[in-house]
Amino acid sequence: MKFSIKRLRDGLSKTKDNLVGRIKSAVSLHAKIDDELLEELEEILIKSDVGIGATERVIEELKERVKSEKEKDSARVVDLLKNEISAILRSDNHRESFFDINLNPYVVLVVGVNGTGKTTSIGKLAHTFKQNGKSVVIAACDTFRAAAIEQLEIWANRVGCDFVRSTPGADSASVAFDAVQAAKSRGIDVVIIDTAGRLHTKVNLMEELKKIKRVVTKAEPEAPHEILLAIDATTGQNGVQQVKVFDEALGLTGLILTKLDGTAKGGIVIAIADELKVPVRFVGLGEKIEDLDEFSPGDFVEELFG
Ligand SMILES: Nc1nc2c(ncn2[C@@H]2O[C@H](COP(=O)(O)OP(=O)(O)OP(=O)(O)O)[C@@H](O)[C@H]2O)c(=O)[nH]1
Ligand SMILES: [Mg+2]
Repeated sequence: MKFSIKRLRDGLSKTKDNLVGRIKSAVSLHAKIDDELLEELEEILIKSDVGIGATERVIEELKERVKSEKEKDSARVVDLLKNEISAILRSDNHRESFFDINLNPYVVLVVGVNGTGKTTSIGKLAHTFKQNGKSVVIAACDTFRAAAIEQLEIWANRVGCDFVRSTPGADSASVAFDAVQAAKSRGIDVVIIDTAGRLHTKVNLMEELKKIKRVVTKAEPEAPHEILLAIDATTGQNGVQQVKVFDEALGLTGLILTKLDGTAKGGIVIAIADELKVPVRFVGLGEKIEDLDEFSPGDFVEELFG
């Protein structure tokens, strides 16, 4: 699957200005790597949501280089930072392509707190699967709002894929079960399940999601094959916290980091790779159907520093 580098470039432009642009201007004001420059760099990294742990590591590594290699000249700082950030992102166990699957049906459950971009990302994912020659059914398991079902149906029509729904207020797990059954009987390749971000009843969201997961496994023993959490890049460390909570409850296989185009703090990608075991699989780069990229650490670093 080929993704558009231009889209990634455009989507990262705010982060690039805020992070790499500011690093370059700080470096240009200091001929030597001294404490003052290191402090400025630290502040820039923190303010771009790189996270305290990753920032400290990067700065320590820079100090080591200065000591051991007698690297005093600030001209190499940008390259050194790029290498350190690459090293953190490479620890992210990214697979070649999400879309190279040959299991039928392949079941993807998408979860996340309200407004993070689950439904939009599902539309984009369904579109990409279709582009890869896979047939798709999407399941409206956010049954708690009529508008949620309609919003997903609009995406299904736009994509041109199958759609399984029930009436508002219906049991969400049984919608998921029906969708997996429908995929099996119609020979559909991929099932993508949309879920609620907030319930309008006293039911606990995590319990509801666990029930969907259990019922899906009942319909297809190996499923769900993927449980993706949508987190909003503009919410920074809050998103990191959400990963911990959802991973504990459900066992996540990956993240969709949405709205990267809308933030100057895309350094959150680095904090996630540093602090969490769950890899970023996709980044959302806009509101349109094609505005989704399969995350590649290499492309990310190149576009940021390029
Ligand atoms: N700029 C930008 N906007 C996005 C992106 N992804 C989603 N959005 C917008 O974010 C808003 C919320 O998206 P939804 O897909 O409805 O989020 P949700 O998680 O399904 O929300 P609930 O169903 O209410 O829990 C919408 O206005 C989307 O257009 C993205 O990658 N970039
Ligand atoms: Mg939704």
